Amino acid sequence: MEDINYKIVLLGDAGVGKTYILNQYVRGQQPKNNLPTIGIEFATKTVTLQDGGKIQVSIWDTAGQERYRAITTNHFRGASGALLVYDITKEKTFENLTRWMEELKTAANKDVVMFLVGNKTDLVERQTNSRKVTKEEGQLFATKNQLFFEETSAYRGTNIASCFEKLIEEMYIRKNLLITQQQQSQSQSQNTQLKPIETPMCSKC
Ligand SMILES: Nc1nc2c(ncn2[C@@H]2O[C@H](COP(=O)(O)OP(=O)(O)OP(=O)(O)O)[C@@H](O)[C@H]2O)c(=O)[nH]1
Ligand SMILES: [Mg+2]
Repeated sequence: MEDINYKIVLLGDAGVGKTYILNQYVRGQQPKNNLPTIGIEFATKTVTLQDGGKIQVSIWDTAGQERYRAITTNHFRGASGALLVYDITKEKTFENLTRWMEELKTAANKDVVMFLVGNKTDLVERQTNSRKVTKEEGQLFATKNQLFFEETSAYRGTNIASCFEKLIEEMYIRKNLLITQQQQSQSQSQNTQLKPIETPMCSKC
């Protein structure tokens, strides 16, 4: 097991389904109660990667309510992955994404992997006119801001695991790339320091 910390945060407006998404992924079920998150909650999960390796991720479920904003944004610090969630039946939750994203970028790691999630597809399947944000609008926002994108139903568990899997694989790739780059620059600086010793002495000097 790698001991590198893989921190994922769930963020977005109140009521978009962050806690439902977390519970579907970690426990395969709906939360025991339907209450809004107060401040912050977190869970850990051991994940098997495509290459067979195992890593542990910590998933931080934040509160969308405005009154917890300071606590919420405080917990974005050190995140290397994020699920940015909106409700496809509530336009306002889509409009607020830019603000959430900016706050995340200010606090999270520079190379944070972001995944845009349009939740509650089951509502639209039941009643087509309940959709207020089209899939194309979601995709466009994601492309513009270089985010992965998927629509989900946390109620039914549709696409939840695949979002996390894609996110975690990408976090793993970026982290390994960063480690390789750091090792390369370390060995380059060691080579530079050794250079004067390696240079042959000139007998005429
Ligand atoms: N139909 C439907 N309802 C959902 C879905 N996900 C969540 N809900 C409902 O939306 C409400 C809010 O879900 P939560 O997961 O508590 O929302 P949240 O984003 O965690 O909200 P805060 O903790 O206040 O930030 C609950 O009543 C859920 O039953 C979904 O995929 N489909
Ligand atoms: Mg919640």
